Amino acid sequence: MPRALHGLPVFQQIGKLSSLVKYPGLHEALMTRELVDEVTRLAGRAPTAIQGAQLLLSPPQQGSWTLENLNWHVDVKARPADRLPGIQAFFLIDDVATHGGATLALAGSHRVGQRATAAASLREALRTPVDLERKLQALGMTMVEMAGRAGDVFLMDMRLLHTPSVNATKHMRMMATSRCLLDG
Ligand SMILES: O=C(O)CCC(=O)C(=O)O
Repeated sequence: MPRALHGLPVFQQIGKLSSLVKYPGLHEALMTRELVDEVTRLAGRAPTAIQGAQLLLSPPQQGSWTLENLNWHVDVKARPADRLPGIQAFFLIDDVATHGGATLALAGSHRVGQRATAAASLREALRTPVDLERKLQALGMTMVEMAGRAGDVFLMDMRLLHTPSVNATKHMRMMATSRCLLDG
């Protein structure tokens, strides 16, 4: 692991490593015209802003893979909650194996906002993630690990909870992301 990352908490390693690497032309190479057309088709309207692509790099062997102490979050608030605020693209620059540090997303979590009991159950399940898959299933959600092959792209409704995960493999995790925002 590079010296600059020693001693940093697992998820800060991702931010630090990603900031150390510059790749001119990354955005143009990834956010193609075809992809913007696909986002427009899925959203039913064209994005009003597309943020520049950012690298998401994780060093190898960050520790044992776990669902504990992850950083589940959403990047934007949806107002109103039933209106899609944007679509985020996650690009696999290299193959990413299971437990190789891929972003995790909770499919279905965008529906929980309006249901207070379900939201409380979800918070509790994520805080103590024993038997998490089953608890999520009961709430009508599934966890998607964005592992796959180089060239794969995941398109995520930006209302979904998502988190970085631990890279437990011997390979660097090389992904990138870009957010397509949809105002109004
Ligand atoms: O490092 C990751 O995979 C998490 C990325 C993330 O949370 C984001 O781009 O909003």
